[in-house]
Amino acid sequence: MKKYHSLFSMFILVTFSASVLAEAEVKSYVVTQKEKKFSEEKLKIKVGDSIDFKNDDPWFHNVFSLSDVQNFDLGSYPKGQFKTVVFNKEGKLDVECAIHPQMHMVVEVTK
Ligand SMILES: [Cu+2]
Repeated sequence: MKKYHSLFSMFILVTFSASVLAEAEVKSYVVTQKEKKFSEEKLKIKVGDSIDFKNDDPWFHNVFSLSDVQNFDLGSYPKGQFKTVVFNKEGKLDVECAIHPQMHMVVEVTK
């Protein structure tokens, strides 16, 4: 009975470790928009990672990319709000704001 119990504990431990490792492989980043700038000019991430684009300015910002790798348009949103993009393909993306054409950043997604 004791042996059975320790095997069961080990199974739980292994299952738990595996799920923690799997979670650690995919990262979540935060890029803020402040004073009409993205907080990162260039961000290198891995396939499967995500970025929360957060507006930290008192006015609206938009976030979009016309990149062939992955194009998206998060629309416009006010201070304090964020929207998340999961990057599923390898490549370089230009990310911009439709309201402020000078705002630009590059996301580089690698395997
Ligand atoms: Cu903007």
